[in-house]
Amino acid sequence: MKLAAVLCAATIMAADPVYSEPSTPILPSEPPIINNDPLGNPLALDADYDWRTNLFYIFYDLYQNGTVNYMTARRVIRVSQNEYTNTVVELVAEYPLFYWFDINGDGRFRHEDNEIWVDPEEDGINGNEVQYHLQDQGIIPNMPR
Ligand SMILES: [Ca+2]
Ligand SMILES: [Ca+2]
Repeated sequence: MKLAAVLCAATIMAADPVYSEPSTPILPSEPPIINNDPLGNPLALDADYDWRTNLFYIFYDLYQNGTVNYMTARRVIRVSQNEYTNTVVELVAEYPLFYWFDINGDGRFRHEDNEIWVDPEEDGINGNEVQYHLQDQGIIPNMPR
């Protein structure tokens, strides 16, 4: 599937944060999206749209060791079809609804390990994100992999 997305320029940050292995389980900031391209940041390995959840996922390798250890998912606001009838994501929410962070480095994102967060306000990482557990109401993040 061809991927294209227009992401809000407001998500672009001026400085590149420095990432390191965390000593405490905290949710790091999403790497800045460069030039409205979900794959514009070298830490972004892949991106995908899942029509079942209507979420747009970006997969990151924060430590640049070749594995996905951080993910975000944004609500998709508008899609279209191109001349080849491929779905093209045109507009997504400014900030993610879900975050995944592989705290224990086992290559998996598990709610049992407190590695999934939901940000109901969709206002970026500012402290009001909460751990997401399967018993929570609402949509369940469904990773397209
Ligand atoms: Ca894990
Ligand atoms: Ca927030």
